[in-house]
Amino acid sequence: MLDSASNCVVQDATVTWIKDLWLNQPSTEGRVFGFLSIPFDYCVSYRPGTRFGPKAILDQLDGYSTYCIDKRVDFSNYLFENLGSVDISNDIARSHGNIEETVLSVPSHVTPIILGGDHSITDPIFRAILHKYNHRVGLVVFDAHLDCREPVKGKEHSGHWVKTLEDIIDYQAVAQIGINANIYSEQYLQDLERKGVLVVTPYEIRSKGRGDLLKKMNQHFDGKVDAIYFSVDIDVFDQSVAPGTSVPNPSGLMPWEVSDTIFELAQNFSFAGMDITEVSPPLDTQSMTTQVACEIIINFMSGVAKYQ
Ligand SMILES: [Mn+2]
Repeated sequence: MLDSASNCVVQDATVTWIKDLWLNQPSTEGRVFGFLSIPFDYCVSYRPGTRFGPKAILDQLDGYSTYCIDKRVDFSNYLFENLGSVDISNDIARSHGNIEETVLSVPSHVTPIILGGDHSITDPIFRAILHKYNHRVGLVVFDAHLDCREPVKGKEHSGHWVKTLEDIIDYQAVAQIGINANIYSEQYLQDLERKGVLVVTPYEIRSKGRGDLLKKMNQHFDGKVDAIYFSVDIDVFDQSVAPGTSVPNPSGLMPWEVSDTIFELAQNFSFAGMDITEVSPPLDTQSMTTQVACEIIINFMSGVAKYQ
């Protein structure tokens, strides 16, 4: 990962490349972005391949500068630490246990940026995050799917993690943004909204604008949480920009609708970390999907660097 100089198309002494910022040993202090890889796709519900997501995203990220010119923010004062890969196998319960344990072990000065993997990983990740923040942490999910089906023993998949968290989560501190996949009944939506989840569809964002979305999100979390954790399923994006995923989305969000929203939320909320799931390089075209994932990560880091 570190020696892929070919990622950089120009030599330029004024530019700090992300590839040059990786620490050689674990940090004990400072402001750190910690990248954790979870190459787990044994719970994929349709087409596998997301096990190759973390490496593709890290390789792509190496070729970017630390100056987010879109938001006019430099994040080179942060350290970059590769936290390595979680030990996973086809033993789903054991793998999920390892994920939870690993996330729990991330030191508090490190902001975790977690690379999947299928979306089932967010169950163990968020259990660990809730514990670390003493339950004062909200969850913002960008996803085309509600992922709230009833789990069936022995048939685990990535479409029920929002449901399986019910023993531990406060749904009033959850927002699910970009939901539009036509594979649910009204009952699922009503059930989540009755429990207090803020659900906003792409159509509602297109009709009422992103300002309205931001207002709703700020109101939803105001006073309830000390921090927000983001879980981004890449299938929230339109298939024209993110084709490389198990279930492509013909009417999804555009990258800026998500990246600008994350960046702006950093003004009001501290960020507990993020994950990005369902990037499947074998199904991708021209690294388009991987680049969208990097764009989201860069905007997340810019928000943290500017406001926190
Ligand atoms: Mn999804």
